[in-house]
Amino acid sequence: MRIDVLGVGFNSAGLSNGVARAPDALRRAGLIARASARHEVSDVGDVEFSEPVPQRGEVTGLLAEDALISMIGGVRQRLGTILAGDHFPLLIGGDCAVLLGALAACRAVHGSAGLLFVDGHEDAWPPADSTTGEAADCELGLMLGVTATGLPAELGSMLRPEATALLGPRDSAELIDHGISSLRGALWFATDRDLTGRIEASVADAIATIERAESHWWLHVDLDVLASDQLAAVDYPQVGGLSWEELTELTGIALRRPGCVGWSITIYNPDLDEDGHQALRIVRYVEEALASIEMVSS
Ligand SMILES: [Mn+2]
Repeated sequence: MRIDVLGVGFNSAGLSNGVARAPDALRRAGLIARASARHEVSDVGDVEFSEPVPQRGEVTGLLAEDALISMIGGVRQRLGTILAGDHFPLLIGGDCAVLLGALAACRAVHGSAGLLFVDGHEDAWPPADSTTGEAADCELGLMLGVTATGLPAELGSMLRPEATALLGPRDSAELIDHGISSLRGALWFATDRDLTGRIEASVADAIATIERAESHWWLHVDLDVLASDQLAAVDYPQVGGLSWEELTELTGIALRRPGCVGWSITIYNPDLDEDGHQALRIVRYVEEALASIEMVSS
C-alpha cells in the first residue's frame, strides 16, 4: 500500500502548542521510518492554514474560527489530491477538527463516505453550548447535521448516521451533567465497556453496518479513546478507556478492509510527554497496525 503521511498541526483552542506540535513530535519519534517497515510511505508535509486566534468567532461561536475554516479547506485540498492518486492517507493531527476536512475530501473524491469514529468522547456538542469553544468537541455532531453552526452548509450534511459507527465514548455522565444529547440510539454505538473483550465481533459489526450504507469510509482515531495508564499525554483524560492491544486490534481490522480509504490519528499532546516515550508508543502502534495489512507492490 502506498501511504502518504500528511500533518495537520491544528489546535482547536486557537493555540500553536499542545496538539498542534504532534505531527513534528511523531516524525521525530520515527513515524515515517517505522511506518515504512512494510509499506511504501511518503511524508508529504503539513497542511498550511491561517494563524489561529484563541477567541470565539462571530460566525460559528467557535475558537479560532478563521483558522478552522482555512484548515478545513487546506485538508480537503491536500487530501483530495492524495485520494485521487489512489494513495492511502495517514492524517496526523492536531485534534479532531481535522476530520471536517477529511470527510469533505472523501466526499469530493468518492461522492459520499462513511465513518468509523473511535474516540473517548462523542464530539457532538452544539458549538454554542461547548464549554471549551473548541471545534474538536463538536465535529461529529456538525458532520451529521444534528447540530448547526455558521460553517459552510455542505459540512453539515457530509455524513449519514446509518453510515457512521462510534466506538469507545465514555463521556455520557459529562453530557448528562450539561444537558447535552447523546448520539447513543442515533447510530451504531459502543462504549469502551461494550468493546472490552469483544473487539473483533464489535468492530466487524460496526464496519458491516457502515458498508451497508457506504462503500468508502474513513477511520478516525482520537487517542483519548485509550485509558490514561496507556497514554497520558492528552488534554481531556477520563476514567476507563481501551488498552493499546485493543486499539491496535481494532485498527488492524479496519485497515484490512478495502472500503477504508484513509486514517486519521489525533489528540496526542507532546507538551505532556517530556521524555517522548509516549510518542514512541504511538509510533509503535502505527507500525503494528500497518503490519496487519499486506504490502501491495505497485
Ligand atoms: Mn475527539
